[in-house]
Amino acid sequence: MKKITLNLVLSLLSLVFVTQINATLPVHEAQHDRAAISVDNPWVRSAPPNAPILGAFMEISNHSDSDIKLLSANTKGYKRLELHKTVSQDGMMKMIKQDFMPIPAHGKLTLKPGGWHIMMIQPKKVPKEGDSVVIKLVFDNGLSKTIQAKVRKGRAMDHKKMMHHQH
Ligand SMILES: [Cu+2]
Repeated sequence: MKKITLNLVLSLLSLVFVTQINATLPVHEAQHDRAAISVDNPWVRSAPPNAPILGAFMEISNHSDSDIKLLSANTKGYKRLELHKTVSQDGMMKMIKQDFMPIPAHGKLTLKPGGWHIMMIQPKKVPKEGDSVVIKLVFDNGLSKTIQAKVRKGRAMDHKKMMHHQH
């Protein structure tokens, strides 16, 4: 009697075990590398057709247990892309080139006007509002992610317009 019960428990246990493996395997595979990083709301601030630079913004989340660095951003049709941070120095806003962007473990870095941003330098052709810009992000540990950023008006500009309309 005891032996039967034990067998039953063992087979039930293995059944649960097998079910869990089946359920988690594909997810685990998908999470490997690429899912450690997710990018939300990527966008490029629209600019006049003769603009020498464009700013790209997004939220980069790190779902892994270790800090991750964004090392570079690449896209076609520009002289180069740089990682920038806007800081206030002696009462002036200055853009300072960074070697990398830090995305903390289980945290996120928000790229936005007036802060961290990707600077797209010397476009062959300035994209129009509504266009998509494909940007490849390269992280340390061999991670990389390609995103599509929509070109749209910046919030600062919208805000300025709103202020004008109030008068
Ligand atoms: Cu910049």
